[in-house]
Amino acid sequence: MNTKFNFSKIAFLAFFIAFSTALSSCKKDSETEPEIDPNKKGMLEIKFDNIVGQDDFTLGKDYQNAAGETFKVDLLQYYISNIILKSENGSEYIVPQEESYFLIKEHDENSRNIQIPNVPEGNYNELIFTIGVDSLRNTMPPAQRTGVLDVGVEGAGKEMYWSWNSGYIFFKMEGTSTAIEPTDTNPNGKFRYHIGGFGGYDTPMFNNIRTISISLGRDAAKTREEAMPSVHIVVDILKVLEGTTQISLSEYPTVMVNPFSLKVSENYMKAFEYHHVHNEGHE
Ligand SMILES: [Cu+2]
Repeated sequence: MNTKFNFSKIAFLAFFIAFSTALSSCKKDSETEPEIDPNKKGMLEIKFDNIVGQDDFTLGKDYQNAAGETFKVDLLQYYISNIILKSENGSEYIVPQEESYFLIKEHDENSRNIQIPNVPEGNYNELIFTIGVDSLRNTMPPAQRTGVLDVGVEGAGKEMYWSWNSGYIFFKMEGTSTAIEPTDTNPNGKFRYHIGGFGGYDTPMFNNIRTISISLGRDAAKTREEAMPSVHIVVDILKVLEGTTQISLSEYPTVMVNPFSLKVSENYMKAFEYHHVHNEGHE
């Protein structure tokens, strides 16, 4: 009886030691991360995920806004520019301006994943960027507005530019709503939100350039030479109509070059939110 008791006691002790060793080695593993060498460079990906409330956003699908209006979106695209990455230790990586313009298009999945090269290794926990195009670029000669800014290219600047000297459209959302009373000029109840305005040349114009900062909280995007983290940002389309000011589509079916657009850009600033980060690739 006595030896049996001792044996089980020893067995328990052995089990306990094995178990706690397993625990501590596991903990050690997850705490180990590749060291940072600021002389080495890697990449950082930012994914823009358009959503509606808690759901994935789909073009052509019926949604309801806070005003109780049913609407669907057929086109959604916006510029993201002038990206700055801030690291945990306070250092900043400013993406070279020439390479810092992106047009996020709901209908083009590739456009929704921005990959930034030549990022010094670091743990980045804050992203700063502009929704739209800075005023300086707006006023540059066409030769300096290439790629997604090229106003001659369809799917790029062509449908995102006001040719009458008003500059780029920063954010474009079009669709239809059953709440919009059909008229002779608008038989299908279309709504068009073309938001832009960089402050103007000589005559002052309203300014819809919006720069936001997105914190990753306790998370960090760990850029290493051999590891590209992916930061997911969700963009809640409902917030475009209610981020700060509740907007009724039937009351405002068209918002373009108009001071009311300030309300819309103030709203969509609230649409961008950090969601999560992948540091070990996508599952
Ligand atoms: Cu993800």
